[in-house]
Amino acid sequence: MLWDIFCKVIDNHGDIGVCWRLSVQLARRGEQVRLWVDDPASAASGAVCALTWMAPGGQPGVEVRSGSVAAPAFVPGDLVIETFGCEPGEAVVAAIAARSRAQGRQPAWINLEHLSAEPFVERSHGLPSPVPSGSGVGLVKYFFYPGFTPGTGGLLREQDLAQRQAAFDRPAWLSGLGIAPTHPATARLVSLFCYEPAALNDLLDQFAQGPQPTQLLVTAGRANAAVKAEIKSKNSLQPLWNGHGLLSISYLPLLSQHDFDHLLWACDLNFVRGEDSLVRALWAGRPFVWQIYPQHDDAHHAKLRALLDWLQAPPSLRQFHEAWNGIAPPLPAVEPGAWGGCVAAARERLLAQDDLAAQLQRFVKHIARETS
Ligand code: TRH
Repeated sequence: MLWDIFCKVIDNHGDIGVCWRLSVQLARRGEQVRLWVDDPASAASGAVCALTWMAPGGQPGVEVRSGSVAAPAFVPGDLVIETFGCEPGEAVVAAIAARSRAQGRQPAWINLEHLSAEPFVERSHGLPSPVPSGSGVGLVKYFFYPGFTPGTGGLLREQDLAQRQAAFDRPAWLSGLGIAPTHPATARLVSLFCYEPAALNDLLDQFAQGPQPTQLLVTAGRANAAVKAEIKSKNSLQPLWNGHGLLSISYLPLLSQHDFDHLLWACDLNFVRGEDSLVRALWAGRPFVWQIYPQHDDAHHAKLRALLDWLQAPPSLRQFHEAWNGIAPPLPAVEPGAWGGCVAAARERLLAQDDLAAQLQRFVKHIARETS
């Protein structure tokens, strides 16, 4: 079947990151995908779309189209997915309505929502939403909620994830990136993908104070800029802050999504942010700390706590998250040894559930039966 997936890039890399992973998953299961990317930043600055570094090899079966669709040339596929309530625009709605009239039934129209562990997700997953007015009046779109429990749409997961992980060669991958272990026997490897957490200064101090050496792998973009800014100010205020050299820092280039996964598999502790990297940290099965995407009304506090509840996070991990997310400082000590158990158990629970692409395929068949 032909799927039209609409992605509007608001900021950061999560919108396109999730849409790309979904497109690939569908294509690998035999679907044809047109991924429509509306990225105002690329258009305005002439910058290349993030897919050039995130997915340099592309994916057979996925055709990426930039910009918005033009009516009346656009004829929608069998399924239309708008992601994160991106509202694909009047031309698309009119085209869905036209195809519905021509064929006597409408293409499946789904709004893929943001990921949350909050209880409303199970209640809202799969609900229909009739279009009340405009050219789409009478059409129905459905809410599809990713999630962590069987009553939700699940999480994106490759069918060959376990095989890829089993074949992963950590030393070879690190050396391919030019990363040599600083203290091979004792150092812990920590990845950092974050926004600008206020507690970053404390984290760097903590790592510099040891007692164990830490090798910090800092991802490109905002994390890189945040760490460099902290270090600049630390070097001028307390030049001996890392006097024993217990903290060593490597700044990473932009990685493909494939290699971003490898990074999380390679590290003993992962700092992740947003949405997609949270899921990838769960699949990595290593201890992790999540910086949630902040919302102005602090709605993210409840969302963070819901994730920690579902994860059955021990108190030290909960406290660390509250501090890392600026809710309740100061930053406690990292305790990866105490944090891995709940992540490994959560990963097992998730592996027992169907992945998101499989559930989506099943859901559209269900809608087709309901509406025929
Ligand atoms: O970039 P993010 O902060 O994205 C956020 C969230 O999705 C948030 O919920 C959303 O509302 C906002 O965007 C608009 O974090 P996230 O979701 O983890 O996405 C990052 C993607 O970037 C993920 O697919 C991994 C990818 N990535 C790479 O492929 N290579 C890299 O080197 C890096 C640093 C990231």
